[in-house]
Amino acid sequence: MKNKFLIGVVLSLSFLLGIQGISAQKTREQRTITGNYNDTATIAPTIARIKSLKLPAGFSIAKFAEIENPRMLAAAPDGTIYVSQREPGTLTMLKDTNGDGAADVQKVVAEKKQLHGVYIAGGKMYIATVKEVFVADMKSDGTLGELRTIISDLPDGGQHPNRTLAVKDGKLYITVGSTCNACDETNSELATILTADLNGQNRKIYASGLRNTIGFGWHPVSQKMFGMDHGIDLLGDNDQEEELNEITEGAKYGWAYVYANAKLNPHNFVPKPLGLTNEDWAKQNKNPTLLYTPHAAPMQMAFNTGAMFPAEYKNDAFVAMRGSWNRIPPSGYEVVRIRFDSAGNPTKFEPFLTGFLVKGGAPDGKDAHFARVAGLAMMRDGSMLVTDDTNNIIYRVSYNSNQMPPIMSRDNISMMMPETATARGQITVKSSAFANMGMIPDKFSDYFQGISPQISWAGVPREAKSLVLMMEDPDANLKPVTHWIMANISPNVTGLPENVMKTERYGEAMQGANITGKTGYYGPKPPPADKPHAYHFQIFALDKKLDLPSGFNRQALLDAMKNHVIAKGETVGMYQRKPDKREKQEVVPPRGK
Ligand SMILES: [Ca+2]
Ligand SMILES: [Ca+2]
Repeated sequence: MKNKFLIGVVLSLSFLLGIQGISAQKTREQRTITGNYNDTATIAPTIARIKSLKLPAGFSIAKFAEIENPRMLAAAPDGTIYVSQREPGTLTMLKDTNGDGAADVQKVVAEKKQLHGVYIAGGKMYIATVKEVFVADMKSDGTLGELRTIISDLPDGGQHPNRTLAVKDGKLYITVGSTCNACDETNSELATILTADLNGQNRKIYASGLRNTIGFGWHPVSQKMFGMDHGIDLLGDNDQEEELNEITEGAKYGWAYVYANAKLNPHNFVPKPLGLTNEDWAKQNKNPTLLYTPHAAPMQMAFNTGAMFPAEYKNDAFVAMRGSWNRIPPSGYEVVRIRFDSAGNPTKFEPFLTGFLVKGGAPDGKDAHFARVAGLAMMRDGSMLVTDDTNNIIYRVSYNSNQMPPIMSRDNISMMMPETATARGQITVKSSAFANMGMIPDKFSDYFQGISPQISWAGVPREAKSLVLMMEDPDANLKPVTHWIMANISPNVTGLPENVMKTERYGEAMQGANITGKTGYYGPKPPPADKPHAYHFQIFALDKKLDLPSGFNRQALLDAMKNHVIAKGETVGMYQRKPDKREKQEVVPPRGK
């Protein structure tokens, strides 16, 4: 929908007579700002679309992992990757154990409501939710020790519940966005970056007037701190530009009254109690170092210190721009590079990874996107990871790599993949809960109880040594979504009862990670407006038992099954979210950045 919205603005010109706080004369005029509501449509991240992405020469992109709502990233010194998932509120560990550029282990290591910011320092994991900061020791297998609360009283989130954090020189830095677009905040910790000791004590405001700085960091050479601040909405298509600020202790950065290079916000005047004119306020505030296209929505930022990218990229920064919802034409939906000079000062923005935005790409001709990028981190090998929190993919950008990770060609249910093509026998699969191609009852959906249905099978060849179960949905934007994987089921077993526990071990069998990152069954959860999705319950007979790590994912399972499948079969259940059902409260992901 492209709707113009008109905002009536009262412009006030105040003249102060030298006495603080007394306004002698005021004139007001009416001005109208034209904005555009222009949210782009989400389309599927097909292999063809991923291959159409644009990068500088020599770079390539592939899928690293498929996981629900991936947000911020942190890379551990041993190469393990951690991703926060604000909905459902988890921190998941990802590992590429065979070095093929795709994660084969994904395991939930922490759960906290609205978990968002993550940072690793000194062998410890720091985690931020909206109001809390936690710390945990990191174990050698990548899992975490007990989460200890070090801060529990950050301000409420409001419009920007996306805290991020970092550690530098023994101090914790926590960003706290504003609760609103532009307003007078009553809590002085809002719209700031805070610092505290590593135990959460001695908290104070480090910098203020920052509307919503999510991505920040220190230049590896100059050690200067830089952050990307989200500009004010509703000032039209060409304001406010996104800001790259050099963050210094005690500095003010303008919000909510002054933006970009000392422009005055026509919606918000400096409140009278401050006794200042807008011009006075502008003088007290620090201007940005660089400006970027309005509404692009800067998210996580990382400096490139690795050895993989060409030398000219060394010590430059990259920022994920999640993309606009209120601009014609749309902006963002890309990763940008920030060039720095040899002294460590930023010189300009330039495009790096583009093409997620498809002009006229929706079925109705609207502009569309197949990713909204959020998290960004550099891996130990120097490659880059970028999260798409909307189509549930983590991408990996590498340089001079000829290898296309196998996950790129796994855009189909496992029955149809080359990895299972060696099957000669036919297994008959059925469920007592639904007929083949019939509707799956509500209790098996994640909108309801989310328990697994009874499944049974026949026709397993006598020479089979183990069985694999895979439940997949090819009707989602991500094709297919992994709902349930189980390996090393005894070949003598002929079925599973209703409500299989979501544990890693199930008798002799092992359960792996589903799309949420968690272990075991994940019930159908198609978007409410969608046509019925088909859920394929597939059983494979193998000529061996598989050697799989704890937390194995679909990628790892398909790699291990290759050339060992001797029979296969499936039953398909359908499920549709009926809009009038409200038995279980639905969690709607916030639109917020
Ligand atoms: Ca791998
Ligand atoms: Ca500013």
